[in-house]
Amino acid sequence: QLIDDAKKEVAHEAAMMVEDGQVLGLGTGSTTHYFIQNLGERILTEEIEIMGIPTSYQSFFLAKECNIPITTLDEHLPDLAVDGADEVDPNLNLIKGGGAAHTLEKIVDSSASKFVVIVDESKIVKELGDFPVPLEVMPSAYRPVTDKVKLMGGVPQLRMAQMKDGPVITDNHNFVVDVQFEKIPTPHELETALNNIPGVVENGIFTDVANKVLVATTDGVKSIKK
Ligand code: DER
Repeated sequence: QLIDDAKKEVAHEAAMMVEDGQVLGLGTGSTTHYFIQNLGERILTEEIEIMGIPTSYQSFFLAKECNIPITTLDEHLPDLAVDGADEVDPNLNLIKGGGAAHTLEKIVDSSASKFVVIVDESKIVKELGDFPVPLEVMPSAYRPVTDKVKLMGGVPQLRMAQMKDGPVITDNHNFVVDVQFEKIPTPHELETALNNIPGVVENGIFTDVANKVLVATTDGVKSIKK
């Protein structure tokens, strides 16, 4: 319950940053879920005029439910993207992809003028890597990708679905392979190396994209900037 309250608090803080007329990148996950709901409330109560660019079917359907007008990257680049994360290090490097949405998240988050991450303090780490790095992988490339990842010192695990037999299938019709690394001393290099493996569509290491992180702590919301 405490974690949930923290997510609500930090999501509310982010929703208050939104200005009338903005185009918003709408992240995916349980923390951003509250942010999107808060936006819906602001549209209702303050009649602010905003548009949202979803990062998954989850954020698309939630935005519709909250009567947030939807647009696309074809029409607008986001002024502000708000999204969650699974890990945040002191340099604002992230691991994302717990929700298997990191491919479109990285596209939308990196195309925004400003990218703000909203987390509870359990996501703050000294060094990335306790959380396994999610890879979105073309199904036909599963075997060569896992072989290559093992050569790089990773331990790959195909992400199996809960409400369906067999593996998770992403919004882009691919597999998710979660890779546990011992340590990630140079996240930027690993992000580049992973995306260089033929068959890897995108990985969940986000370096040099976040501008600010809002963290819900026991004594209020803290802001970490680069
Ligand atoms: O999948 C994602 O990248 C999500 O943003 C996830 O990492 C954070 O989800 P949470 O807010 O439910 O913890």
